[in-house]
Amino acid sequence: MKPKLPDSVFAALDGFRIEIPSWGFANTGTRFGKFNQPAAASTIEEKLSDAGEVNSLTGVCPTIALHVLWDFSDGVNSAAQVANLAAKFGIRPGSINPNLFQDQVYKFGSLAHPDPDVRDRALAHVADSVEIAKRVGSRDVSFWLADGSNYPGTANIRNRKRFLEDAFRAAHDLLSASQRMLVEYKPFEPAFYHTDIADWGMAMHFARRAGPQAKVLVDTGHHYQAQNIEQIVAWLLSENMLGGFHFNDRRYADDDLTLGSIDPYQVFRIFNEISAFEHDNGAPADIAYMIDQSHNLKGKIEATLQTIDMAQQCFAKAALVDHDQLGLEQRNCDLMRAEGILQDAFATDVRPILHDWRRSKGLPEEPVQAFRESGYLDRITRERADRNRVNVASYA
Ligand code: PSV
Ligand code: MN
Repeated sequence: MKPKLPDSVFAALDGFRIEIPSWGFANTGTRFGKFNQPAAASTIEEKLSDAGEVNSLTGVCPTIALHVLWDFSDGVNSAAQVANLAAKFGIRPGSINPNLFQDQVYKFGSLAHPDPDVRDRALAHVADSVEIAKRVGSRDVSFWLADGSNYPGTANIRNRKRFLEDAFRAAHDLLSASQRMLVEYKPFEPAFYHTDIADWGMAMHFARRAGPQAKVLVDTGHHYQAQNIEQIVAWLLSENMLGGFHFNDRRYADDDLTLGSIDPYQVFRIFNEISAFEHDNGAPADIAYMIDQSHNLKGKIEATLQTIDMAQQCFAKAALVDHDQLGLEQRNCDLMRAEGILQDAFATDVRPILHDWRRSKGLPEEPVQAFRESGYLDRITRERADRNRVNVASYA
């Protein structure tokens, strides 16, 4: 197969934006402990500053995903301040994530809790989150629930399903005409027997029941081993139900590894389904591409830059696929040629094209290297190390 000209890659890269999560810059860990990084961000201003740095090095991350409990210290009242601070760093608030899992009252669930008072309280937080999204000019309110149970017989699964249907419909009613809500699924963790939104089918059911502005969010780390994620993506696209992604990679469960560190071919196959859909439809799909990673071993900003680079590489490779030719080989049932089209595109080294594209935008060819040479890390390490050392002591 003759690869298509870099024009198609340039056009694809021009339209590709990636949202980064505020929580990716803060100290996080595993349930066994935290390894604090001296340069980690603790305040919303620091998180926005780091996100602004990533955007200025890559040019493709103008928005930051925000978690309501972690980033809006005074709830709705802090919305304007956060939006203004974001502007100071050249970025904008992106998806708004209600926190329906950390409060003690959510021990047995939030919107699916058997106690109506807890459900009301969770819904009030959702209402605040939608209001925050309106005030900061965000389109997407993104739902992930930890709701579920750990032991057979302890939860009424059908009642909980009904509670969630009602809650998502109520949430949808709060949206303005230009807003969307995204429903994320996850098979397990923290619940280990049943999870109320365990897979894409359940997420799609809730989104459909909620209303037309509700779509499904695919977090690449939220699947069982060997699950065919690109097929899920193809189905959601064909049902007009794919709203966005949370990118990360995994070897075992929700490992939060940098995208493509374990299986870049899967990332490519996901993008290939999207590019095939866009080719057939003659228009870009409306998808919010977001990262959801919290790094405790790699440097947080470097890991984010590395993920963006990998996402762009796989996206560019998918843009090399000749879908007319692929369609022909599929119709001919020529397995060798059809598969070969994908493999040729995946095997193409697109880094020189990516460098050209970045140069054409006045961006550094290698964002990680540019970051290492920028002095930003030295500066924030100096500024933040003492505070992060205090944190270390408080964990001892
Ligand atoms: C849950 O594992 C998740 O993927 C959800 O998107 C949360 O909002 C995010 O991680 C941060 O904890
Ligand atoms: Mn996620």
